[in-house]
Amino acid sequence: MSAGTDTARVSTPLRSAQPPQLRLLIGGEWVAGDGAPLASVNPAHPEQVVAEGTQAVPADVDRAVRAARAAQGGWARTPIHERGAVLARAAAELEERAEELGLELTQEEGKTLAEGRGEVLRAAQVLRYYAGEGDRAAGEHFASPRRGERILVTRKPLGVVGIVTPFNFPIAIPAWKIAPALVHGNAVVWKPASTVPLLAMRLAEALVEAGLPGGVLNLLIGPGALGTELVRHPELDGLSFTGSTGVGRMLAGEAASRGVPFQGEMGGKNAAIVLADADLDLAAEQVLFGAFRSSGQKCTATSRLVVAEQVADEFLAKLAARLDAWRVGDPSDPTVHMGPLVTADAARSVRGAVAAAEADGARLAYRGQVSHAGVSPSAFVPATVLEVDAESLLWREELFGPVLAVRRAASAEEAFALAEDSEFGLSAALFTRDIATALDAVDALDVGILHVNSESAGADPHVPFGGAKKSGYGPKEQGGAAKEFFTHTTTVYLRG
Ligand code: UN1
Repeated sequence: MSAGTDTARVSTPLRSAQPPQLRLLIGGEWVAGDGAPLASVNPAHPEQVVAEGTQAVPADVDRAVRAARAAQGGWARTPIHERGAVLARAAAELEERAEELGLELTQEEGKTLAEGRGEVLRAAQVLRYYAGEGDRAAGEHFASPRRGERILVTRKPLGVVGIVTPFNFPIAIPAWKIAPALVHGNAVVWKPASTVPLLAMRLAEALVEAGLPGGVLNLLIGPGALGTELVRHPELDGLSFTGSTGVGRMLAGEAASRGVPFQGEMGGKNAAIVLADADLDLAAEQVLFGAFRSSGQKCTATSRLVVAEQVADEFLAKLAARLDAWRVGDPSDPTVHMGPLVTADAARSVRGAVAAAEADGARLAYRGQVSHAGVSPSAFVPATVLEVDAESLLWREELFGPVLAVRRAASAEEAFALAEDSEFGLSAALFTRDIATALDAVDALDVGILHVNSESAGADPHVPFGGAKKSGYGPKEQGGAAKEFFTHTTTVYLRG
């Protein structure tokens, strides 16, 4: 691996103020956990503690679920427009604090400032979308085959739901689970990834400030074992999870054994398909964004590239030229395009997988530089592009890093078949100028999200988000789809 030429280390001074203290939120009270100490650190400057506190212990899961149960009935009886108004006030608070929280997000997770600020605003946008839920259809109305009768399908909250969220979108993913859960009248027990507790606390604070009654949202900061404890709790009525396939399948099994619904948004191994007729400059820009923004740490990231044989060399050269101008370094520097991975351990495992793949025959097409000025290098991985074969683990397994595995295809049909060569089916991106080929792809690609001439990542709050095949489990997220998970129906046969 190229370590880059700029090896000067300028250590960032610790901020003079004490780092924010982490607190759990249980039954409307902000409390210190009884568990082990926890510090979230800046992956670009590991000596900088971003927040610190103590973690929850398993007994807190029971306290939080009971507090949620006690609060849920009253919350469900609150008119949906009032529930929505709380979300709207929290959205305004996030918008007002977007700069400050965006910087905290950058410091805690490692994505760039623009991405951090953008993610806080996105969380606000999601809260605003669900704030308007009271103005949308609340159910369905059917005709009856019998005289004097109508049939209504009404919706009710599940009750107390668990939310388990990953590190990579520390505020947007929680917002798009918690907002529909709350607006539909559920109470929530939330366990965020322990690498990003500060942003979790910031979202919970915004909701509390906005007037959410005590117990309706409970926040447990702590280890992954709390998620297992949560799904096993006899009073839990459902669990929504985003994270790794392995953990998701384990939690899904636990939920199934208890007979409670589970919503899982799991792995992706998303392909960008660049066909011979594509606008290659547009495709190179979008593949760059899809593969390398957020250091490739998105379940929707482009981690596979299928490129038409006739244009493959030209396309890879265009991608390399863009990568040469792609600055990798301190994510709080506004001129930087890509920061570190979330932890040094994550970076080590990505570097190890790349080295193993190269030893196994993967051919390096591009490896970028990391500007080490002012940062600790341990969590950084340069942008890397490798040509691989079908057996390569880089082709098959989700890596969650800035690594793109490439294969060449002789025709559009072969390109679609290569893209389909995965147990995952979250998203795909197709680059073509031909509408007929684009329409063929809609049928040929078994994915939850298909982008035509745009990058594989991204989601809008008003449309379904989630994967096909083994990428997803249960109802989709966002938009009207979220209601499928966070409510259940009562069919009312209504005769006068
Ligand atoms: C996006 O592509 O902007 O964990 C969102 C993830 C996805 C969210 C992706 N659940 O990366």
